[in-house]
Amino acid sequence: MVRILHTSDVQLGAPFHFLGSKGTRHRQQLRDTFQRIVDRAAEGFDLMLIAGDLFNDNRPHQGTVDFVATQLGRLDIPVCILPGNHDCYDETSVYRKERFPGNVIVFTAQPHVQEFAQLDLAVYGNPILSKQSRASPLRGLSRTRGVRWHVAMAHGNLVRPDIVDPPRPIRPEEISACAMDYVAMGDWHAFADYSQGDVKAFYSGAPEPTAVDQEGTGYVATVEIDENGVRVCPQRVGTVSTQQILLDVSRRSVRQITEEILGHADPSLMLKCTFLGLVELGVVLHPDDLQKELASDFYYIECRDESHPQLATISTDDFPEELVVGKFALLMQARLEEADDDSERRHAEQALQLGVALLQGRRVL
Ligand SMILES: [Mn+2]
Repeated sequence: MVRILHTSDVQLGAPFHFLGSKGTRHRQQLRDTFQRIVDRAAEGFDLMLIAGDLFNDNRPHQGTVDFVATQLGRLDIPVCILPGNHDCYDETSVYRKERFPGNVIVFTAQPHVQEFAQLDLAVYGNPILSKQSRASPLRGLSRTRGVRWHVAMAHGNLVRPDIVDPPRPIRPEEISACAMDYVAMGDWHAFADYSQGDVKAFYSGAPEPTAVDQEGTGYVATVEIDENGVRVCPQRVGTVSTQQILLDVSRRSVRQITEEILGHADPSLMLKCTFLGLVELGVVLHPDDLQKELASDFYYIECRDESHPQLATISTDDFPEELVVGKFALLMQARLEEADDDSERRHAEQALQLGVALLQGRRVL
Protein backbone atom coordinates (compact mmCIF):
# COMPACT_ATOMS: atom_id res chain seq x y z
CA MET A 1 0.00 0.00 0.00
CA VAL A 2 1.13 3.55 -0.78
CA ARG A 3 0.19 6.31 1.69
CA ILE A 4 0.18 9.92 0.49
CA LEU A 5 -0.35 13.13 2.45
CA HIS A 6 -1.85 15.85 0.21
CA THR A 7 -2.00 19.52 1.18
CA SER A 8 -2.19 22.85 -0.69
CA ASP A 9 -2.83 26.60 -0.34
CA VAL A 10 -0.86 27.09 2.86
CA GLN A 11 0.05 30.60 1.64
CA LEU A 12 2.99 30.97 4.02
CA GLY A 13 4.10 34.57 4.46
CA ALA A 14 0.74 36.16 3.63
CA PRO A 15 0.50 39.58 5.31
CA PHE A 16 -3.16 39.27 6.36
CA HIS A 17 -3.69 43.04 6.33
CA PHE A 18 -7.40 42.52 7.05
CA LEU A 19 -6.48 41.09 10.47
CA GLY A 20 -4.76 44.34 11.48
CA SER A 21 -2.56 43.82 14.55
CA LYS A 22 -3.49 40.11 14.57
CA GLY A 23 -1.91 39.56 11.14
CA THR A 24 1.47 38.61 12.63
CA ARG A 25 -0.19 36.07 14.90
CA HIS A 26 -1.98 34.40 11.97
CA ARG A 27 1.24 34.28 9.94
CA GLN A 28 2.82 32.41 12.85
CA GLN A 29 -0.27 30.17 13.11
CA LEU A 30 0.19 29.14 9.47
CA ARG A 31 3.78 28.16 10.23
CA ASP A 32 2.81 26.21 13.34
CA THR A 33 0.12 24.36 11.41
CA PHE A 34 2.50 23.61 8.53
CA GLN A 35 4.99 22.21 11.04
CA ARG A 36 2.23 19.94 12.39
CA ILE A 37 1.44 18.77 8.84
CA VAL A 38 5.10 17.80 8.40
CA ASP A 39 4.94 15.95 11.76
CA ARG A 40 1.89 14.11 10.43
CA ALA A 41 3.67 13.27 7.15
CA ALA A 42 6.48 11.65 9.16
CA GLU A 43 3.97 9.20 10.67
CA GLY A 44 4.06 6.39 8.13
CA PHE A 45 3.42 8.26 4.88
CA ASP A 46 5.42 7.42 1.75
CA LEU A 47 5.00 10.71 -0.13
CA MET A 48 3.90 14.30 0.49
CA LEU A 49 2.20 16.38 -2.23
CA ILE A 50 1.84 20.17 -2.05
CA ALA A 51 -0.59 21.09 -4.84
CA GLY A 52 0.19 24.80 -5.23
CA ASP A 53 0.34 28.06 -3.29
CA LEU A 54 2.69 26.84 -0.57
CA PHE A 55 3.96 30.43 -0.48
CA ASN A 56 1.65 33.43 -0.62
CA ASP A 57 3.82 35.10 -3.26
CA ASN A 58 7.19 34.89 -4.98
CA ARG A 59 8.87 37.29 -2.56
CA PRO A 60 8.69 35.53 0.81
CA HIS A 61 11.05 36.67 3.56
CA GLN A 62 14.21 34.60 3.78
CA GLY A 63 13.01 33.40 7.18
CA THR A 64 9.90 31.89 5.60
CA VAL A 65 11.95 30.10 2.92
CA ASP A 66 14.44 28.82 5.52
CA PHE A 67 11.53 27.63 7.66
CA VAL A 68 10.08 25.60 4.76
CA ALA A 69 13.49 24.14 3.90
CA THR A 70 14.10 23.13 7.53
CA GLN A 71 10.66 21.58 7.92
CA LEU A 72 10.64 19.60 4.66
CA GLY A 73 14.27 18.57 5.26
CA ARG A 74 13.19 16.79 8.46
CA LEU A 75 11.32 14.23 6.34
CA ASP A 76 12.89 11.11 4.90
CA ILE A 77 10.15 10.79 2.28
CA PRO A 78 9.94 12.65 -1.05
CA VAL A 79 7.94 15.90 -1.20
CA CYS A 80 6.50 17.13 -4.53
CA ILE A 81 5.80 20.87 -4.78
CA LEU A 82 3.66 22.24 -7.61
CA PRO A 83 3.95 26.02 -8.17
CA GLY A 84 0.44 27.54 -7.93
CA ASN A 85 -0.82 30.96 -9.01
CA HIS A 86 0.40 32.70 -5.84
CA ASP A 87 3.88 31.16 -6.15
CA CYS A 88 3.86 30.70 -9.94
CA TYR A 89 6.89 29.53 -11.91
CA ASP A 90 7.65 32.80 -13.73
CA GLU A 91 11.00 34.62 -14.04
CA THR A 92 10.74 35.91 -10.48
CA SER A 93 9.71 32.57 -8.97
CA VAL A 94 10.84 31.70 -5.46
CA TYR A 95 11.56 28.23 -6.86
CA ARG A 96 14.21 29.66 -9.22
CA LYS A 97 15.96 31.69 -6.51
CA GLU A 98 15.98 29.24 -3.62
CA ARG A 99 17.45 25.80 -2.99
CA PHE A 100 15.38 23.19 -1.18
CA PRO A 101 16.54 19.95 0.48
CA GLY A 102 17.30 16.91 -1.69
CA ASN A 103 14.04 15.12 -0.90
CA VAL A 104 12.03 18.04 -2.35
CA ILE A 105 11.06 17.95 -6.03
CA VAL A 106 9.69 21.19 -7.47
CA PHE A 107 7.57 20.58 -10.58
CA THR A 108 8.90 22.99 -13.22
CA ALA A 109 8.63 21.13 -16.57
CA GLN A 110 5.58 21.14 -18.88
CA PRO A 111 4.46 18.58 -17.95
CA HIS A 112 6.67 17.44 -15.11
CA VAL A 113 6.79 13.71 -14.48
CA GLN A 114 8.51 12.20 -11.48
CA GLU A 115 8.80 8.47 -11.06
CA PHE A 116 9.28 6.82 -7.66
CA ALA A 117 10.44 3.30 -8.48
CA GLN A 118 10.42 2.13 -4.86
CA LEU A 119 6.71 3.09 -4.66
CA ASP A 120 5.91 1.79 -8.18
CA LEU A 121 4.29 5.20 -8.67
CA ALA A 122 4.62 8.28 -10.88
CA VAL A 123 3.49 11.87 -10.16
CA TYR A 124 2.52 14.20 -13.03
CA GLY A 125 1.76 17.94 -13.02
CA ASN A 126 1.96 21.26 -14.84
CA PRO A 127 3.24 24.22 -12.81
CA ILE A 128 1.28 27.48 -13.11
CA LEU A 129 3.55 29.71 -15.22
CA SER A 130 2.06 33.15 -14.51
CA LYS A 131 -0.55 34.76 -12.32
CA GLN A 132 -2.69 35.42 -15.41
CA SER A 133 -2.41 31.89 -16.80
CA ARG A 134 -5.71 30.56 -18.12
CA ALA A 135 -4.33 27.19 -19.25
CA SER A 136 -5.80 23.93 -18.05
CA PRO A 137 -3.65 22.46 -15.26
CA LEU A 138 -4.39 18.93 -16.55
CA ARG A 139 -3.38 19.61 -20.17
CA GLY A 140 -1.37 16.79 -21.70
CA LEU A 141 -1.31 14.65 -18.57
CA SER A 142 -1.69 10.92 -19.17
CA ARG A 143 -0.27 7.69 -17.80
CA THR A 144 3.02 7.63 -19.71
CA ARG A 145 5.16 5.70 -17.23
CA GLY A 146 5.32 1.95 -16.79
CA VAL A 147 4.52 1.94 -13.09
CA ARG A 148 1.54 0.61 -11.21
CA TRP A 149 0.15 3.83 -9.71
CA HIS A 150 -0.37 7.20 -11.38
CA VAL A 151 -1.05 10.42 -9.49
CA ALA A 152 -1.50 13.97 -10.82
CA MET A 153 -1.31 17.36 -9.11
CA ALA A 154 -3.50 20.16 -10.51
CA HIS A 155 -3.84 23.73 -9.23
CA GLY A 156 -6.98 25.37 -10.60
CA ASN A 157 -10.71 25.89 -10.58
CA LEU A 158 -13.12 23.07 -11.18
CA VAL A 159 -15.52 24.09 -13.96
CA ARG A 160 -19.11 23.97 -12.70
CA PRO A 161 -22.32 25.34 -14.20
CA ASP A 162 -22.32 28.14 -11.58
CA ILE A 163 -18.75 29.26 -12.36
CA VAL A 164 -18.41 30.72 -15.84
CA ASP A 165 -15.03 30.62 -17.61
CA PRO A 166 -12.68 30.53 -14.60
CA PRO A 167 -8.89 30.89 -14.96
CA ARG A 168 -6.90 27.63 -14.61
CA PRO A 169 -9.99 25.56 -15.53
CA ILE A 170 -10.21 21.90 -14.56
CA ARG A 171 -13.07 20.35 -16.51
CA PRO A 172 -14.72 17.25 -14.98
CA GLU A 173 -14.25 15.37 -18.27
CA GLU A 174 -10.48 16.09 -18.13
CA ILE A 175 -10.38 14.43 -14.72
CA SER A 176 -12.01 11.25 -15.98
CA ALA A 177 -9.97 11.29 -19.22
CA CYS A 178 -6.57 11.54 -17.51
CA ALA A 179 -7.16 8.05 -16.04
CA MET A 180 -5.00 8.73 -12.98
CA ASP A 181 -5.53 6.79 -9.77
CA TYR A 182 -5.69 10.09 -7.89
CA VAL A 183 -5.75 13.81 -8.76
CA ALA A 184 -4.44 16.03 -5.93
CA MET A 185 -6.17 19.36 -6.49
CA GLY A 186 -5.30 22.77 -5.10
CA ASP A 187 -6.60 26.36 -5.33
CA TRP A 188 -9.90 26.00 -3.49
CA HIS A 189 -9.66 26.33 0.27
CA ALA A 190 -12.32 23.81 1.36
CA PHE A 191 -11.76 20.06 1.47
CA ALA A 192 -13.92 18.61 -1.31
CA ASP A 193 -14.45 15.45 -3.37
CA TYR A 194 -14.73 16.00 -7.13
CA SER A 195 -14.04 12.41 -8.22
CA GLN A 196 -15.17 11.63 -11.77
CA GLY A 197 -15.83 8.12 -13.06
CA ASP A 198 -13.03 5.86 -11.86
CA VAL A 199 -10.71 8.76 -11.01
CA LYS A 200 -10.56 9.99 -7.44
CA ALA A 201 -10.00 13.77 -7.33
CA PHE A 202 -9.99 15.86 -4.17
CA TYR A 203 -9.20 19.37 -3.05
CA SER A 204 -7.32 19.07 0.23
CA GLY A 205 -8.31 22.64 1.03
CA ALA A 206 -6.17 25.11 2.95
CA PRO A 207 -4.97 24.02 6.39
CA GLU A 208 -6.04 27.37 7.90
CA PRO A 209 -8.43 30.03 6.58
CA THR A 210 -6.80 32.96 4.81
CA ALA A 211 -10.00 35.05 4.76
CA VAL A 212 -13.00 35.41 7.04
CA ASP A 213 -15.53 34.08 4.51
CA GLN A 214 -13.78 30.74 3.87
CA GLU A 215 -15.60 27.66 5.07
CA GLY A 216 -14.39 24.06 5.06
CA THR A 217 -10.70 24.84 5.65
CA GLY A 218 -8.52 23.07 8.20
CA TYR A 219 -7.81 19.69 6.60
CA VAL A 220 -5.21 17.70 4.73
CA ALA A 221 -6.19 14.74 2.53
CA THR A 222 -4.71 11.37 3.37
CA VAL A 223 -4.69 8.97 0.44
CA GLU A 224 -4.21 5.20 0.57
CA ILE A 225 -3.71 3.33 -2.68
CA ASP A 226 -3.61 -0.46 -3.01
CA GLU A 227 -5.13 -3.24 -5.09
CA ASN A 228 -8.49 -2.65 -3.38
CA GLY A 229 -8.67 0.90 -4.70
CA VAL A 230 -8.05 4.47 -3.54
CA ARG A 231 -9.30 5.69 -0.15
CA VAL A 232 -9.22 9.41 0.69
CA CYS A 233 -9.93 10.89 4.12
CA PRO A 234 -9.88 14.43 5.47
CA GLN A 235 -7.69 14.83 8.54
CA ARG A 236 -8.11 17.87 10.74
CA VAL A 237 -4.93 19.93 11.13
CA GLY A 238 -6.31 23.47 11.44
CA THR A 239 -6.92 25.41 14.64
CA VAL A 240 -8.93 28.37 13.38
CA SER A 241 -12.54 28.12 12.20
CA THR A 242 -14.75 30.59 10.39
CA GLN A 243 -18.43 31.41 10.68
CA GLN A 244 -20.72 33.91 9.02
CA ILE A 245 -23.89 35.00 10.76
CA LEU A 246 -26.77 37.23 9.73
CA LEU A 247 -28.11 39.14 12.70
CA ASP A 248 -31.58 40.68 12.54
CA VAL A 249 -31.26 43.92 14.50
CA SER A 250 -34.96 44.85 14.30
CA ARG A 251 -36.35 46.11 17.61
CA ARG A 252 -33.07 45.55 19.41
CA SER A 253 -30.80 47.83 21.35
CA VAL A 254 -27.06 48.02 20.75
CA ARG A 255 -26.61 46.21 24.08
CA GLN A 256 -28.86 43.32 23.01
CA ILE A 257 -27.03 43.05 19.70
CA THR A 258 -23.66 42.99 21.51
CA GLU A 259 -24.87 40.22 23.83
CA GLU A 260 -26.14 38.17 20.92
CA ILE A 261 -22.74 38.36 19.20
CA LEU A 262 -21.01 37.43 22.46
CA GLY A 263 -23.06 34.22 22.43
CA HIS A 264 -20.67 33.10 19.68
CA ALA A 265 -17.52 34.13 21.58
CA ASP A 266 -14.61 31.79 20.80
CA PRO A 267 -10.90 32.69 20.75
CA SER A 268 -10.31 30.40 17.75
CA LEU A 269 -13.20 31.71 15.64
CA MET A 270 -13.08 34.18 12.74
CA LEU A 271 -16.61 35.59 12.76
CA LYS A 272 -18.24 37.70 10.10
CA CYS A 273 -21.40 39.28 11.39
CA THR A 274 -23.80 41.09 9.07
CA PHE A 275 -26.58 43.23 10.54
CA LEU A 276 -29.88 43.02 8.68
CA GLY A 277 -33.43 44.14 9.26
CA LEU A 278 -35.15 47.39 10.14
CA VAL A 279 -33.46 49.15 13.00
CA GLU A 280 -35.41 51.53 15.24
CA LEU A 281 -35.15 55.13 14.12
CA GLY A 282 -32.38 56.82 16.09
CA VAL A 283 -30.53 53.59 17.03
CA VAL A 284 -27.04 54.05 15.64
CA LEU A 285 -24.85 50.99 15.04
CA HIS A 286 -21.10 51.54 14.88
CA PRO A 287 -19.69 48.34 13.35
CA ASP A 288 -16.08 49.52 13.75
CA ASP A 289 -16.54 50.25 17.45
CA LEU A 290 -18.28 46.91 18.00
CA GLN A 291 -15.39 45.14 16.27
CA LYS A 292 -12.92 46.88 18.58
CA GLU A 293 -14.99 46.17 21.68
CA LEU A 294 -15.38 42.45 20.88
CA ALA A 295 -11.92 41.85 19.36
CA SER A 296 -10.54 40.04 22.41
CA ASP A 297 -13.48 37.59 22.49
CA PHE A 298 -12.70 36.23 19.02
CA TYR A 299 -9.72 35.23 16.87
CA TYR A 300 -11.07 37.93 14.57
CA ILE A 301 -14.43 39.63 14.19
CA GLU A 302 -15.79 41.66 11.29
CA CYS A 303 -19.11 43.49 11.55
CA ARG A 304 -20.98 44.84 8.54
CA ASP A 305 -24.07 46.96 8.82
CA GLU A 306 -26.63 46.26 6.10
CA SER A 307 -29.64 47.18 8.21
CA HIS A 308 -32.06 49.96 7.22
CA PRO A 309 -33.93 52.52 9.31
CA GLN A 310 -37.52 51.67 10.03
CA LEU A 311 -39.12 54.53 8.11
CA ALA A 312 -42.67 53.61 9.08
CA THR A 313 -41.97 55.08 12.51
CA ILE A 314 -41.37 58.58 11.13
CA SER A 315 -44.99 59.64 11.12
CA THR A 316 -45.78 58.36 14.63
CA ASP A 317 -46.19 60.50 17.73
CA ASP A 318 -42.46 60.20 18.43
CA PHE A 319 -41.60 62.49 15.52
CA PRO A 320 -44.24 65.25 15.34
CA GLU A 321 -43.80 67.42 12.27
CA GLU A 322 -43.73 70.66 14.25
CA LEU A 323 -40.51 69.61 15.99
CA VAL A 324 -37.09 69.86 14.37
CA VAL A 325 -36.58 66.10 14.68
CA GLY A 326 -39.84 65.45 12.80
CA LYS A 327 -38.95 67.95 10.05
CA PHE A 328 -35.45 66.45 9.74
CA ALA A 329 -36.82 62.90 9.54
CA LEU A 330 -39.29 63.83 6.77
CA LEU A 331 -36.58 65.72 4.87
CA MET A 332 -34.20 62.74 5.02
CA GLN A 333 -36.98 60.41 4.03
CA ALA A 334 -37.47 62.51 0.89
CA ARG A 335 -33.70 62.29 0.23
CA LEU A 336 -33.89 58.54 0.54
CA GLU A 337 -36.67 58.35 -2.00
CA GLU A 338 -34.70 60.53 -4.43
CA ALA A 339 -31.45 58.58 -4.01
CA ASP A 340 -30.04 57.44 -7.36
CA ASP A 341 -27.93 54.52 -6.20
CA ASP A 342 -27.19 52.29 -3.22
CA SER A 343 -24.31 54.34 -1.88
CA GLU A 344 -26.34 57.59 -1.93
CA ARG A 345 -29.19 55.75 -0.25
CA ARG A 346 -26.84 54.34 2.37
CA HIS A 347 -25.47 57.81 3.15
CA ALA A 348 -28.97 59.19 3.55
CA GLU A 349 -29.93 56.33 5.85
CA GLN A 350 -26.88 56.86 8.03
CA ALA A 351 -27.54 60.62 8.14
CA LEU A 352 -31.14 59.92 9.14
CA GLN A 353 -30.18 57.53 11.96
CA LEU A 354 -27.41 59.78 13.24
CA GLY A 355 -29.44 63.01 12.94
CA VAL A 356 -32.48 61.62 14.73
CA ALA A 357 -30.33 60.21 17.52
CA LEU A 358 -28.52 63.54 17.96
CA LEU A 359 -31.76 65.55 17.90
CA GLN A 360 -33.09 63.20 20.58
CA GLY A 361 -30.11 64.24 22.69
CA ARG A 362 -28.27 60.89 22.59
CA ARG A 363 -24.50 60.61 22.62
CA VAL A 364 -23.71 58.67 19.50
CA LEU A 365 -20.50 60.21 18.16
MN1 LIG B 1 -4.40 29.36 -5.90
